[in-house]
Amino acid sequence: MALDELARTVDDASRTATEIPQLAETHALSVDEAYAIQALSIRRRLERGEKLIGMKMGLTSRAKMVQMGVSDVIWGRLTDAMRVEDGDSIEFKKFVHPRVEPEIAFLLKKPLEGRVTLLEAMNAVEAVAPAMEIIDSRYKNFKFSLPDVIADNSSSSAFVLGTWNSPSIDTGNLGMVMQIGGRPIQIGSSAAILGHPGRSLAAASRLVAAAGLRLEAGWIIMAGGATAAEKLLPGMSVRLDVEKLGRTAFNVV
Ligand code: OOG
Ligand code: MG
Repeated sequence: MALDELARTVDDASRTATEIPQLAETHALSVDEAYAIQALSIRRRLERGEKLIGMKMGLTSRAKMVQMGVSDVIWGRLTDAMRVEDGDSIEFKKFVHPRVEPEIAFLLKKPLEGRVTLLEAMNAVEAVAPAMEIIDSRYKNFKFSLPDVIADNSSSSAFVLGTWNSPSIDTGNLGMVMQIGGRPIQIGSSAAILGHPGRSLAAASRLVAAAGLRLEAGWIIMAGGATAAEKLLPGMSVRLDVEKLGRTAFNVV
């Protein structure tokens, strides 16, 4: 089957919130082919009028690698349609089986291209914010191989950001508390993200270069979940507090 047809399969699944079997069950896909499928599926979203506004890193913490059984750092693309306003509600029916995870987001003021150091990466940052990612694998039972999850845009489905803070705040080891219904449900530190979320930003620059891309000024980069993800259900109110950075929240209806 052509990669374009598999891109349509994952895009349709995401657009209609319908679960699909893993592609790897019927197709032997390489990681490069999986990223090609991801690019083609995002092209379909851009053709529908969405705009590319950044990148997300995935499986950058041990907690996430252990939870998903995949131990490679992955990346995906973010579009404007995925952004949820701080404090807003998401509609459960628009997702297959959504989960939420606490993250840190970076806003870039300068492009980043290829291999960069942590310091170079942080020098390109305009602002940092507390963030939550709502991930939603389109695969049955939220189970996938490495190529499957990459083809499915690394489970991207939505994200919410708190207010932007000065990049002079060191994000290397900030306490993070995610609450559901007022109860702390995941507690961690930004240090869980590759030792420092800035390393995730540097890794994003290096990894997207393999696809001929660079991180652009004005883009948002999500560094990856600091803890395991939590299942979402209608009626839940979710809030993340990050030390020094503030809070962000959303509801599920
Ligand atoms: C893959 C995406 C992982 C993260 O922050 O680690 C991710 C998944 O767990 O479905 O977004
Ligand atoms: Mg994530």
